[in-house]
Amino acid sequence: MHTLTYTPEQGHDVLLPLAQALGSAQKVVVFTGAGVSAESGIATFRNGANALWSRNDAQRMATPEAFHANPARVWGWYEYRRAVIARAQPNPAHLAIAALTRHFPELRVVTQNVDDLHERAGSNDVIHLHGRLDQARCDKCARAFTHLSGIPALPEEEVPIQPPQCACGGYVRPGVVWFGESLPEDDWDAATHLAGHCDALISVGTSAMVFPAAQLPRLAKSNNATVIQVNPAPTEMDLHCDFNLRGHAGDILPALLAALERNQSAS
Ligand code: BJW
Ligand code: ZN
Repeated sequence: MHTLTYTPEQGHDVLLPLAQALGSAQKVVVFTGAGVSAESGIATFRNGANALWSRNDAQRMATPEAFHANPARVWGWYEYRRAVIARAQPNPAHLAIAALTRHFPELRVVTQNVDDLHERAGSNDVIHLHGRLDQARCDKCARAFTHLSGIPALPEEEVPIQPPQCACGGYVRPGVVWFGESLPEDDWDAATHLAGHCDALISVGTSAMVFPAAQLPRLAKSNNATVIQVNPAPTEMDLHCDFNLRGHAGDILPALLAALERNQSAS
């Protein structure tokens, strides 16, 4: 395992060995977590003064039991987060990931994130393992609910909001995967196939501790793919990756793109 602490002052040349190792890869998976959106101003979940769950107990918000016990409290919190995301913009990491398809036409993005910043940066066919905040549905009959178009008003973080009701009488719930719920089956099947058959997997901004999603880098490694991690902090993936790039995604992904371009023009 090769660990490198990256700062922009170093310049992208320090990433040339990685660009060379990736040079012959065809099937590439970029696996992302909340850290890829941190530089867009969207809070991560764990570890940090501003992390969502330093402020809110997960069990109080991110379970079906919490929603059934108090739908307005949970819906209000997710409406607040949906409004924050609608105001955010993709950052240089999202843009660089979208641009990586110039080098790897078969690249696919598999994200745990419930925001749409990869799509807004230009990535296509993104797999959302934990759903999307803008795809709410009825809790009872699963009928899709369409939010009003445009940027929603920004409510206070902790103010309860009564969820809309479906024609069947059920409450509308956020279109995300809560603890104890299964991941969308087709998306999970597609993600395991991609991770199990890729040449390289780049894990960006995830603590890699929520399962089953966290199996994906481990699956890629067990199939001899090159596994690269981008994260400013240590994670449980450190031992399993070939290249461990410590730093911010918004610095490292553009530098990796530049190193790949440099490597290509030199060959
Ligand atoms: C930067 C950065 C920068 C900062 N640049 N990086 C085995 C053992 C024990 C429990 C389980 C187990 N297997 C399954 C479970 C249960 C559970 C689970 O995994 N629990 C763990 C906590 C142990 N899993 C489930 O329940 C899953 N379902 C399931 O297993 O179904 C089968 C089943 C059915 C019935 C009973 C039991 C099992 C579902 C998991 C759903 C997760 N949902 C959430 C919430 C979504 C809704 C919402 O948004 O509110 O998804 S949880 C939350 O964590 C969210 C995320 O997608 C997910 C992953 O978090 P992520 O993205 O890694 O964020 P962080 O905050 O953890 O990390 C951010 C990282 O970024 C950090 O490392 C920073 O350093 C870094 N960073 N700035 C780069 N600028
Ligand atoms: Zn319904």
